[in-house]
Amino acid sequence: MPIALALPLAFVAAAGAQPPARPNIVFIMSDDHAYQAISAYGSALSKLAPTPNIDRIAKNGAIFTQSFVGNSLCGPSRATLLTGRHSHAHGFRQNGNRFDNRVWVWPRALSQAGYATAMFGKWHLNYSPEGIGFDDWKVLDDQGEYYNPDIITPKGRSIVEGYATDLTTQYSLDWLKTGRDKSKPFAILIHHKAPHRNFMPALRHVQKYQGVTFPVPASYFDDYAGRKAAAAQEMTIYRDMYEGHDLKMTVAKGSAELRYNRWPGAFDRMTHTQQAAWDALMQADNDRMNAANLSGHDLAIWKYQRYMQQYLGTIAAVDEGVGAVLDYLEDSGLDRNTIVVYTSDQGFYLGEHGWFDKRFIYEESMRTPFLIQYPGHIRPGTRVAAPIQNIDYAPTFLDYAGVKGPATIQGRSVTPLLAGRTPPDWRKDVYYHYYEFPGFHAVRAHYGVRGERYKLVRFYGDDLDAWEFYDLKTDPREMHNRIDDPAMKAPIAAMKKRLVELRRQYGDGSGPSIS
Ligand code: SGN
Ligand code: CA
Repeated sequence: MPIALALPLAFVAAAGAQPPARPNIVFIMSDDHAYQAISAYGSALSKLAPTPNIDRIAKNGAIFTQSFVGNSLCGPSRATLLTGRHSHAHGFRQNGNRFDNRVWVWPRALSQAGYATAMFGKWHLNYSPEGIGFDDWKVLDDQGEYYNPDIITPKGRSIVEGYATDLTTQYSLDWLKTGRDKSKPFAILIHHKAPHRNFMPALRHVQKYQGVTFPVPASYFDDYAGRKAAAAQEMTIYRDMYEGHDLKMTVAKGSAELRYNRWPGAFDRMTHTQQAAWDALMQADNDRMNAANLSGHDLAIWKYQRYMQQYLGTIAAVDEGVGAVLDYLEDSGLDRNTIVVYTSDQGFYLGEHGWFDKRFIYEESMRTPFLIQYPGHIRPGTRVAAPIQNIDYAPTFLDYAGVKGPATIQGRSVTPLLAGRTPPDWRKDVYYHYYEFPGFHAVRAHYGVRGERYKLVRFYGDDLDAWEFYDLKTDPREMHNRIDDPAMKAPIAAMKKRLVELRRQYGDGSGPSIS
C-alpha cells in the first residue's frame, strides 16, 4: 500500500498545522458488547439494530476486523487494558481477584506527563480507582445496576436515581465541559455497564425492538459433538438463562410477577414510577408469550428473540451516549485533536452455539470491537485486518501521547497499522488464557493460540484435559474439532509449536506445561 505510507504526514502538511499538540484521549468501553451488535461490522443484526453513532468512529477513522482479548472476562480484561499485560503477568486472572491500584497503568503515566485524567462508569477491579491517578472519578459498585445504581466517588457512596448508561454519559460530559483543567490535554475513560447481564434497557428503549424478529444463528441448536468443554458449559440461552431475571418473563397472563428472579435487587431498586412504567411496557408482550404457552423448540426460539430485544435495547442508550460525546467534541472543535476509541471489555455470544456470555476462546467472545478515530492521523474509512489484542491499548496511547512506558508492557503500539503500514514482524497469531473455573457458567480453564487460519486450544483442570483444533477457513463457526484428524497432523504440530513459543514469549508458566 505505497500510497497509505505517506498519508499521516501528508495530512499534517495539508492542514498546515503548527507543531502537533499532544492529543486528547476519549476511551469509551462497554461491557459485553459483541462486535456482531455493532453495525459497522456488518453482521446479520446490523440493519435491524444499527448503531449509527458508534459507526461514526469507523467512518471518521478506523475499524479493526481482527481485534481480540487475551482472557474473555471483565476483570482480567480491564486489568489488561490498563497495564498492557496478560492476565498471568498482572495477576488478575479471574473476577473476584483484587487489583493493586499502585501498579503501573497508562492513565497514571499520562497524568504524570501532564494530562488531566478521569474515569466514569464501571470499574469492577476492586472497590474504586482511588490511587490510580485520576483527577476525578465516579464509579458503579462492582457489576453495577442499570436502574438507580450505587455510585462511589472520592467523597463516598450513594444511590443515584437514573439509568446507569445515561449517568455515565452525563458525568463524562460534565467533566469534559466544566470539570477538567482546560490548560492540559485530557484522557477520559468512559466505561458503560451495558449491555451486561441482566440486560435492562432504558425505559425509552424497552419497546424499541419488541416485535422485531432477529435472524437465529445457524449454530443455535449446536449438539457440541467432539467438544467436551462446550458440552459442559452452563450458558445456554434456552436452558440456563433465568426466565425472570434475564428474560423478564412473567408467571401468567395479566400478571407482572416475574418468573425465576435470582437477584431481585435489579428490579427492587426501581422507584414505583419506574417499576410501573416498566411493567406497562412489558405487559402486552409477556401476555402474548403466556397465552401462546410455548415449549421446546418454539420456546427456545422465543427466548432468543427476547434476549436479543433486551440486549440490543440496552445498546441503544450506549449509542446515544457515544453520539452525545462525539457531538460535544465536534461542536467544541476538540475533535480535531482528540483520539476517540470505542471497544468492549470482551466479545459475547448472541445465540451462537446456543449461548449468551463469553469466556471461551471461540471467535465471538475472543473477538472484541475496536474502532478509533484521530483526524489527520487516521484516514477516514480505514479497515485494519492485522490482529491486535487488548495488551496493545496501553502502548498505543503512550505512543500517540509521546510518553515512554515500562518494559513490562507486553503489547505493541498499533499506530503503524493506523498509518497504513503493517510492520513485517507484526504478530500473526494471538495468545489466549482463561482461568475462571469453577465459576459462573462452568467454562473450563483453557489456553490456546489463534492463528490466521487455525486455532489450537487446550482445556484443562477438574476432570478434563482435552485439546481442540479448528480450521477457521473451512469451519468458521468452530463446529468440527479436528484434533484427531490425520489430515491435520502438520498444522496441529505447527500450532503446538507456536503455542509453546508464545507461552515462553509472554512468560506464562500457569496451567499445565506442554510436552
Ligand atoms: C455476573 C453474571 C454472569 C457473568 C459474570 C461476569 N451474572 O456474574 O453472567 O458471566 O458477571 O461478567 S449476573 O446475573 O450476576 O450478572 S463480567 O463481564 O463482569 O466478567
Ligand atoms: Ca464484561
